[in-house]
Amino acid sequence: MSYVKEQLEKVMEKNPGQPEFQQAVQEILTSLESVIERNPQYEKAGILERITEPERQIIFRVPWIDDAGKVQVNRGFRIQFNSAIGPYKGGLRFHPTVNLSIVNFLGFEQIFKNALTGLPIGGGKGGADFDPRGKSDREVMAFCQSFMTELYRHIGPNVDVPAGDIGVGAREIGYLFGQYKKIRNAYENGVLTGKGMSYGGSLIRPEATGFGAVYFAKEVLEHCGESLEGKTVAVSGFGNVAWGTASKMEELGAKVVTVSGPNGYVYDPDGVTGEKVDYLLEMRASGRDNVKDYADKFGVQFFEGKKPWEQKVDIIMPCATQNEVTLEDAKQIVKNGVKYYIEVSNMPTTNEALEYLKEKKLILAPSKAVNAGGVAVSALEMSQNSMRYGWSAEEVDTKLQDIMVNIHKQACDAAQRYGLGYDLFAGANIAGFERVADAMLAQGII
Ligand code: 2IT
Repeated sequence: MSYVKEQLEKVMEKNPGQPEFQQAVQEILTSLESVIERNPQYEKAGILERITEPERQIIFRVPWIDDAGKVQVNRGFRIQFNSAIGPYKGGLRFHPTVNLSIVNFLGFEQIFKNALTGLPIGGGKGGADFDPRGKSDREVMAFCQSFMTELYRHIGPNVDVPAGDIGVGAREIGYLFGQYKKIRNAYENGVLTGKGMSYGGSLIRPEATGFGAVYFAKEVLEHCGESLEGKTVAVSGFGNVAWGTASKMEELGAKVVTVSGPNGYVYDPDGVTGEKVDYLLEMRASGRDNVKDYADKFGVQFFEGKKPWEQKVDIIMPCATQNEVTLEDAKQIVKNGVKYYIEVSNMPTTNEALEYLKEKKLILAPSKAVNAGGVAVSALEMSQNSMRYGWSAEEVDTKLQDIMVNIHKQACDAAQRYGLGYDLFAGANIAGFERVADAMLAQGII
């Protein structure tokens, strides 16, 4: 049995009941076979044993009092997965589905994503099974303060730098930072990213994941001799990522024609453009979590209980959450003659669906490369915080574009080096892995 297969089996055995983590490890490790074969030093140094085992996992109680005066308890997590190339870096997710498997999968993917940015950031992830939906501002603040009262001892600007993810935006980051500052009695704003502009945030951070995804899509289409001009795009979700994607697509002459929520999607043949892009933010801020509001406001169709993947478009870009595209969805996508499948949310495709799309020869791009613009601009926020100086929006945007072009090139080159053609999934995994593995080799068995 190959070293990769052997280690894959070990990970499965050691992490029962963690299907998402197992799925992420399987997708990444299986694409590393030829790298491991050509570089026996990785096996000799036990790189796969070590890279699949988090350096540290913290699970903690988060007690808080709701508006009715009742004590509530949530479970908090921070996974410090790998610090070979920099302090742990990755988001916090507040969502009822958060558990150890989810944070482990996100933390594991984050190692490779962060390496691809070329910036000095290791991999980490965290969150809680807290549901911000329907909570008052005071309840969210109470929760965030309690969460930070434990988390502060594990993080720091040179240790571990959390940010937002699903359910954690500027409001939550503000409350988290306030509590960190109070406990530490020091103004270390490099401890969190995604901050508001009044206390050390970076311009373009809110847009970065969506903008970066579109810059990456542009590279993919150009590689295939096409351009974004005139293309139609199906997007899921209606958060920051869908918003940034819609606005940059419009700027580059393409049209996002769907957005979705938990109970269905809207189809807007004229495109999510102009004031409709801004309305996504309003809809999110309302806390209603209901995209039917968009359909009602702009007089377009709402498809209850359906996913946007049934629409005939040129480009599919899942922007919501993990495993939102199943084998059944993939079959519909192929039937519709879609050419480009560009993941944006973390691990949006089941491994079965991914195999099917590969088999059917769609042009595929992996989220860990496509959505890396978000964490890349987070790393730029850290740089600005340590310089005590902020760049202009144009400066950040130019750096973001360079980073995305470079990620595409690295993934492309790595796949080429291993004779895999234009396989961005394998290429991204290989390029990210090589950077981290070489740093781990240099630093000895730790
Ligand atoms: O999945 C991700 O890369 C994020 N949620 C952003 C992480 C970050 O540190 O900005």
